[in-house]
Amino acid sequence: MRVWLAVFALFVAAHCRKVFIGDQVFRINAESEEQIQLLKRLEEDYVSKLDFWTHPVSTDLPVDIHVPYTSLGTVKTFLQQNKIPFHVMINDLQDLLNEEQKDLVKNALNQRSAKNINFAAYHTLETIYKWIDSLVADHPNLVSKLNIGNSYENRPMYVLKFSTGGSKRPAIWVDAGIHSREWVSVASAVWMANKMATDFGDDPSITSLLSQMDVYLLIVTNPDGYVYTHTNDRMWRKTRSINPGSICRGVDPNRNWDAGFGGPGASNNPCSDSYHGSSAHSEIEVKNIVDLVNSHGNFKAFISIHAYSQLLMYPYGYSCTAVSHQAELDLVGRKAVKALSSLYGTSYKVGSICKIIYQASGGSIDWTYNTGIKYSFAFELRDTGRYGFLLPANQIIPTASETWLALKYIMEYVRDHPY
Ligand code: BHK
Ligand code: ZN
Repeated sequence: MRVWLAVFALFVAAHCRKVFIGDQVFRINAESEEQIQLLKRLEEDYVSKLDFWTHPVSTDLPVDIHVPYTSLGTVKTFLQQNKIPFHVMINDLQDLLNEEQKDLVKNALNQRSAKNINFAAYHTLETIYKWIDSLVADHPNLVSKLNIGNSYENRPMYVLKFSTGGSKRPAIWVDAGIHSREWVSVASAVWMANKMATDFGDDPSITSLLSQMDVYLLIVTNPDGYVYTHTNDRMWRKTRSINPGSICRGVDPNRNWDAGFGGPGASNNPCSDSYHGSSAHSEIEVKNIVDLVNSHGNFKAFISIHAYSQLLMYPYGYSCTAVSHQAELDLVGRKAVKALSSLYGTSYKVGSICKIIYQASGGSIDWTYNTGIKYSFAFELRDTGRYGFLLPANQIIPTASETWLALKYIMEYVRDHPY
């Protein structure tokens, strides 16, 4: 019995990358193109063992890898033999997870109703969905809830629509949580939904915006993945769909859009975290958004919120050639991060996806830009890697508040530059 359990545990450890006691996160600072190539090989060869939180691209971007306890020696030796500088960024990943878990439980006990949701805490999908209903109930003349379709595992996808009337007004789209482990994007979206609802009527900027435009906010874009990060694997990124012929589940929903689909910066390996899927829009979560955007037909901005790295990006990811509105998008982006940093001094980089992180095909904002939504942006929220995806809950409100200033700048700009 024990033996079989051990064999089973080994099998699981070899085929998935859940967190175990003693797992660490290494920060690697490659010093040459040759070292970058070595790291790329490492990523390809250990696709189902090592979890690359950031990817080898250039010598000015550090690479963060979640290394399982059982591979610590191998990876260390590999780096040392190739003289690649690195240090341990997170000493015991499981420890951080335990801290986060304690917070979650404590908070669940303190929360007596959807109304007194704690904005300074992370929440389950169930809690967020209950709170959505209470927000709609509290602001019936401004906020409504649309079900744009269900996820692969049949969970509803709820979009909050902020509108003061009119039919098919020009609109702004904001989504969070397309990658399920990026919890702070979801928590920030909750805070921002509340902010927008409560500031309407008080804050002249939001009031005037909503007198001319509608705002659509999808708080949990990947609900199946989000639930899975709470119940099974905190580091899950993809959807949860079954890949026929593979033991690995899930597609990267940010490689699944019909924009350079299947090109560089996406994987054809179903076990990879950047697997593009069997065809463009194969993921129902992506298809539901595509259908809504197409049928609406009047989105003027599309903003997708990720974490981490502190970046504000515009298209393209699938190509490094500049888009035709590059100069304008860059200017808007730089003004937006200026507003963001005015609050706590948090510094952000601005640029095209391809230029400031890596070539990545099949991303959402490339598709929206190519369908004619000029103001297409993607945020990577805090931090720059100290905690990575496990950003402590006491940074949620500061993160959301500063991001709100950038988002507000972009929304006002879009309102004032009709096209
Ligand atoms: C964002 C938007 C479009 C294309 C790529 C990205 C970067 C994003 C990704 O899809 O790989 C990085 C990431 O998840 C961490 O948030
Ligand atoms: Zn992401």
